[in-house]
Amino acid sequence: MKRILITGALGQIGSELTMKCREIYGEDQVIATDIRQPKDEKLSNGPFEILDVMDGNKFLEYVKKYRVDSILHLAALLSATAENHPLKAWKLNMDGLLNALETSRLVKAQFFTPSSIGAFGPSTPKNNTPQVTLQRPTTMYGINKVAGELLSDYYFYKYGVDTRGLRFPGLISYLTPPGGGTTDYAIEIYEEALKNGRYTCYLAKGTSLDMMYMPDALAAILDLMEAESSKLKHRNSYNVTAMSVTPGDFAKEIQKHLPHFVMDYNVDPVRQRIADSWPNSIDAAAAKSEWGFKPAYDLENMTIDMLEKLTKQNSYF
Ligand code: AKB
Repeated sequence: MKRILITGALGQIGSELTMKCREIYGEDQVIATDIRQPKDEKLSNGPFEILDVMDGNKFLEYVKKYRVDSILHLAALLSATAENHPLKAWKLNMDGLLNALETSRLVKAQFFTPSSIGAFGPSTPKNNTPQVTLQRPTTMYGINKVAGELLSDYYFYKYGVDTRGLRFPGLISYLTPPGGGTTDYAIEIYEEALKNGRYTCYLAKGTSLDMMYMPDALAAILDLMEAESSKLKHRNSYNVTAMSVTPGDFAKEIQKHLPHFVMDYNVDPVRQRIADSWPNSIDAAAAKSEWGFKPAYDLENMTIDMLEKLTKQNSYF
């Protein structure tokens, strides 16, 4: 990757990925795009363009203008929002993806888009879910993700586009909130624990889901994009995870640092149904063996870092 264009650059992954890429590849080499203007100065150290990913002509225009060789396509609706607005999700998630893939094909750019644990469904094996397995998701988001994996494979086999992807679990970060995901509780817990000493969780106490800390997610994207093409057998998309945890596990871990933290539960049926349709834990063996995926954070050291960083950032005390 030399000249990178990122869509959805103001989102949870996009904002941190833009900063990381600018650190590594140079500030002028990373073109951040989103449908709205940034509210603060966060991404003002490099090029920024307003881009609605549904506008294929504009997409191509910017990619040509900046002579982009790699497209990191992140703009999408997350699972809970997609479930509440399925037609809007289909349009944005699929038309946006097609425009991104078509643009990559036309300029021969390398391509990345995230898939998700949401690409699995209730009939998928629940524990240690294999890389290649039954994928019959029952959510609009999941259907978008499976279609996205297949389309990315199609562009690779038919047109030779260097497409790559990761099936992300819930991503935990302290800088930019996600919004509209089923796993968002895993970030809210930390913020509310520090702010108010209590949190009401919308998922049931024993709901196991895969999670990963943002620094590991960013490293995974960059390692995958820099991996030698011939080593990649699965491409779209690799299972990646760092921990399988329940809301109860998060509460216990936080209580080690904030003993008065209280967690209660008020289950949201929409998000609980989505979470129940996803695996408890996925197997990242293919990512480990094909391009060396190796997360550094588990629940323990991530919790220490999250509490430290959020405290510094917000001065709760
Ligand atoms: C969501 O909850 O929608 C995302 C995901 C797991 O894909 N965080």
